[in-house]
Amino acid sequence: MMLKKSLTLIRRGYGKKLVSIHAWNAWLVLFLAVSGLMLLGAFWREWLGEGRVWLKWGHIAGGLALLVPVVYYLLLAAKHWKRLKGKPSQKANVITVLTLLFGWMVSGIVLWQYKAFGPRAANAALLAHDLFTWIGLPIIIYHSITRTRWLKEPDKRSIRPEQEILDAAASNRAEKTPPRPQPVYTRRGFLKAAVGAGLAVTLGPTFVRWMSWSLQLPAGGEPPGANANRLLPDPVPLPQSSPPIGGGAEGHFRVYTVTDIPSFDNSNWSFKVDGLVDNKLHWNWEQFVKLQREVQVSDFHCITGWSVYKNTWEGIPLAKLLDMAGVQRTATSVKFYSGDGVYTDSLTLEQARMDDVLVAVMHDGRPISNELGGPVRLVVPQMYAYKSVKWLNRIELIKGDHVGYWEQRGYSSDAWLPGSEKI
Ligand SMILES: Nc1nc2c(c(=O)[nH]1)N[C@H]1C(S)=C(S)[C@@H](COP(=O)(O)O)O[C@H]1N2
Ligand SMILES: [Mo]
Repeated sequence: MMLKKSLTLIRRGYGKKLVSIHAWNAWLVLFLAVSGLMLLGAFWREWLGEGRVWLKWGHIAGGLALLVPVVYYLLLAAKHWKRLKGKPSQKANVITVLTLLFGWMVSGIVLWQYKAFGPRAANAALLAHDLFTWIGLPIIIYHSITRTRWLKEPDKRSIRPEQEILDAAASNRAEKTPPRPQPVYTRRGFLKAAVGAGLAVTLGPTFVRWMSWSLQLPAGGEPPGANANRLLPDPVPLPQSSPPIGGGAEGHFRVYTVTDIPSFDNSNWSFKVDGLVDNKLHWNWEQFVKLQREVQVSDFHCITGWSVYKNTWEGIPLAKLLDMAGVQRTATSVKFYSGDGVYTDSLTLEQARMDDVLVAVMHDGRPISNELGGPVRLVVPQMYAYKSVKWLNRIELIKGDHVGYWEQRGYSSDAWLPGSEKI
């Protein structure tokens, strides 16, 4: 008698634990889904500004906190599993959830520790993180809607306090009637189908677009040549650019901007080199496009995980512009300004003189579109891409440091890619 009573008590505790694990897990996943989608969305990028770095840390912390319910569950899993005997769909459900959580966590940790893992792994992790989200989010939304009390018979829930199970068992025993056969069309079945169909219709097209985008099928790509800039004459590509000696870029740029995407024409675009220089330089487009350019092939890596390989860039080496301007001895850093009026970054003079730092005008033989930072953007292949200032229109030689836009908001002032020779 005593033994039986205490066993029930232990079991009751166990049921409560499962309920609270489930609740914690649900809240964390909800927070991670919302914060993750906000980090992904271009709309929020602009709107959040500084808050974005906080949100990113929150998302990472939330992801790590997910370990608590997961590990706790795994400790109880054997017991829960036994209880799910004869309920294959609920077992499948548990496996699905664990797979999703595991996939999100592993890929998330690689993205968080991008420097330790390097760009190749980060790129794969970002793809996996996206894919798990595309598969997992609809499943979770479906699950949450169809498991609400009004849709789910209580005795079909696999996670519930022990008391309810005992009560249900007791009332079953009291009734002593065989369960009624389920009709084929139930109201619940209909509602579930409706929820599933609704999700498929709303999320399906976006998913297809994402798939074709990530597999580089033409349907999902940006229409080639789409460019709201109107700068004439067009730059004429060098032979190495057209066809691109790199064979054409591999991968996709995600359009990142902290402002609206600006566009330019001959009347509102100019390029300056000033500050601590002997000859201040100032060009309009007609003059700028005549400057001698060079071609380089390089990879482009964003710290959020995506990369674009084998870009054939054509432009003016930064070192050449610095030589033309005649840098004064007091200058120590080079500050870069964007035509968006907001974004800036800097390099030390020594870094700025590296021979692959390019003031780029063309990509794969075409003018750089306004979305991707054209007509002129900086390219610093050995550093993470937040150094590659878009809509570059002014270079200032300064004494001392300048802390760039993202560095002010928590990005490391050390933007070197793993394996680069730091100078
Ligand atoms: N003016 C400006 N330059 C910028 C940014 C920006 O938001 N504004 N984002 C930086 C970051 S973090 C990256 S990854 C790349 C993205 O370049 P893309 O939008 O051409 O893909 O631009 C960099 N240069
Ligand atoms: Mo980035």
